[in-house]
Amino acid sequence: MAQYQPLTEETAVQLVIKLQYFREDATLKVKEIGDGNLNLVFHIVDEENGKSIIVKQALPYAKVVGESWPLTLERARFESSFLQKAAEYVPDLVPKVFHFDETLAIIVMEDLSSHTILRKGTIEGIIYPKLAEHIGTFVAQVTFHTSDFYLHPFEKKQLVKEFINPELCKITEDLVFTDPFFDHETNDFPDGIRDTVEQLWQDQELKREAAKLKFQFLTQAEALLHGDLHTGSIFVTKESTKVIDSEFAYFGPAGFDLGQFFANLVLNYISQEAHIEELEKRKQYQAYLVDTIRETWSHFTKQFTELWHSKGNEVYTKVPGTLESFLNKVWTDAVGFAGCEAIRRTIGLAHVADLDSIQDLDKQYAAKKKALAIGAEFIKKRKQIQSVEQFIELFHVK
Ligand code: SR1
Ligand code: MG
Repeated sequence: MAQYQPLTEETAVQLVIKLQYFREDATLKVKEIGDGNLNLVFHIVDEENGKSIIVKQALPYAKVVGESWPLTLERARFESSFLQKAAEYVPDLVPKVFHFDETLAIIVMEDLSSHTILRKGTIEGIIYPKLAEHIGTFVAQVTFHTSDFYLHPFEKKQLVKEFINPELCKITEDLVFTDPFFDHETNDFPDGIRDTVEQLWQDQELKREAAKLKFQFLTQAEALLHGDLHTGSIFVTKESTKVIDSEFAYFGPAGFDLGQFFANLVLNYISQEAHIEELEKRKQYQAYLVDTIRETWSHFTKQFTELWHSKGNEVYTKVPGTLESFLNKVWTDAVGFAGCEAIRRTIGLAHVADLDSIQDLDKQYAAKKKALAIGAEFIKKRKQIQSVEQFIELFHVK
């Protein structure tokens, strides 16, 4: 196929045979399994020997909205380049990329069917003991190795150039940082919480602080970010964690990925009031979520600090206090970004199943109102919230 066209199950099979991942006479089972907002995902398996792969293809529009929202196919390159860059430092925490085709906007990659999407697992109340260590490691390694603390300024700027990702960034600028704070047509929320939403739109202090965070996102090229690190972008088992869906990758403020990850755990925490009926069980699971936030931050700072001392190339990495000041900034930013993510996943265009799947509408509205209140606190109080314990106190009921 010389020109772009969306794959069908049939052409996806033809393609992988042509690429020699399977024998021509293999009996292949194929299924389109994409359930995200943007792409086609084909799962292909050889029924004789069980060998399987994933073919992911970007569509020229946002699937979640339809063909009326055109979207660059270049995002497949960002996704594949990010996965390959991350694999230099954390090969076990990303899927293997076998092949990338820019024209077709496809990535052929490792099949992770043995894993579960973390959002699904957390909604079901499953504990992943290695998650915090893995995500803390992932963010520390990618952040440090793509920052000016490690890279030569020429190399850093070359990489920044490769990850100029205006269209996908614009989605975040609009959907995370702008639309939810105004009466915008992309917003989506039930009438039952309209009063709370209208109050939020009138909160000028909140809007001023959201504006500051948006401008940080627009202007601060501190390190390479995944750019969409919510719990739907992470595959897990009890032992393994794989970060996927990196099409939003770009150079931005280092606290952004952690902020999104924390926010999605907090939203899950809030939703558990409705999902886990038995009080003792619920408390246990919520305590696990809190520990995951605490431990992720701890693993992140520990690894980042080790890398800073062992591999820091920038002269200021030797000046006492510089590391602490950078980590403080990452923390404060992460809290603010967590607030924006919590608000947008509650009333913006792209929701989370954690909240939307609450069947009892009174409980669902109560959970959504709580998410909005907590999100607003994260944004407005981020500079006073100086430790992970203070952050946790804002939503954790012991
Ligand atoms: C139109 S895309 C909506 C959302 O889905 C992606 O996963 C990102 O979170 C984006 O904001
Ligand atoms: Mg995605």
